Amino acid sequence: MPGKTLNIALIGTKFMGKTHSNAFRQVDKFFDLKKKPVLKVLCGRDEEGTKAAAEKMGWEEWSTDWKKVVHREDIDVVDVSSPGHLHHPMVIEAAKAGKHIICEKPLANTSKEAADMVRAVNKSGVKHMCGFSYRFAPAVAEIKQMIQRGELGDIFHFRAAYQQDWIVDPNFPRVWRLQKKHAGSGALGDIGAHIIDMCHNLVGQVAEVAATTQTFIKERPLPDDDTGISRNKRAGKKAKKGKVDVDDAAVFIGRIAGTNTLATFEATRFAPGRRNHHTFEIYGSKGSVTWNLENMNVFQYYNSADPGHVQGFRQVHATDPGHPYADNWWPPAHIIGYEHLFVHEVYDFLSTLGRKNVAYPTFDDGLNCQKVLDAVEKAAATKRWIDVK
Ligand code: SOE
Repeated sequence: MPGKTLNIALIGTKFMGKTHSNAFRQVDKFFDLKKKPVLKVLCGRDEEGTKAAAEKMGWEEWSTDWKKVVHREDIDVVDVSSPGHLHHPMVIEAAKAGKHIICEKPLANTSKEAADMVRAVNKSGVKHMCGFSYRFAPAVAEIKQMIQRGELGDIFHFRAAYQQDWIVDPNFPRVWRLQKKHAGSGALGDIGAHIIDMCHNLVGQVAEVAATTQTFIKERPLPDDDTGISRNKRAGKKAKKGKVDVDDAAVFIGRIAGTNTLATFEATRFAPGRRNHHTFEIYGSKGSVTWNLENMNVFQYYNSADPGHVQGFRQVHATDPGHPYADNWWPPAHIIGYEHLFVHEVYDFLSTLGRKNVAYPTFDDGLNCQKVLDAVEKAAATKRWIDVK
């Protein structure tokens, strides 16, 4: 990687394609990087859409042939932001070509695929990151440091929910996220993956699970175009219907390896009024914290050592210069938003290139999450506790 720039190839033009394009475009304007990312090639499925997206989002070139692009000599980093079933072939090819790789979550559709991807990046010795973007909220990164410093003591409970409502309408079409062959699972893999990773990130690896899942709407109209949620198109009532073969909701409990911590999780797309309600609560022997994505710049902190007359949850604004990532943005309490998480993500990743250190979450973290997803499905199907292997 000689020179002062890093050439990026991004595969995906829709929701994640946009967030990642924005991140690569912004990162060096706010963070110091030895090498500036160049938005070299954007890859998508259709010519017209990919060309339009590339022009709009500032990519130098566009292509509908991702395989050719990942093998281009001038590409340093490949970002896989395509639907889940394409992660595996794209990552394997990019690793073979010796490119550093960022891949969206969940890493793959099965643990087997994810393990294969981990092997491929290890074999080629490239850097890898799995896009669990919520780790990069300053409040979340601060909570992690508090836990590492022992400020919450021994953790009794990790309790997380990720609730959405975008498919409550039975006429919402059967887009790719609602098909097993494309998405692997439903709410479980899409948003349950985030809260599992959050648990791994903050309190430790889920070692065993008991679970149940539910598909509330079993058939949906077939869409003309199944590109995901970005367009939110509704098919007509008379449209032909197709089977939904993934979960709409998953509820599970777990134990954390090597600790006494109990974890509870809820992932659902059937919580009317909850558009993107991602929350967690952590209760420890010295105090507690809670966080909610919808108010992501702050977190609530209860310190058991506070004198009784002022005891209670306090609100901490994670926007002070001392908070992770915060100093690179605005003065205290001049808040940041969803898109900034991806800027932090690509900053952490790009700053490790050419150096020995590792940017988390890695593909190994992606695999660990995948193993829990597989165990949850098995636990729900067998109605038994399942060890995460
Ligand atoms: C859709 O459910 C979705 O966009 C997920 O795919 C993302 O990972 C999550 O961050 C928001 O919701």
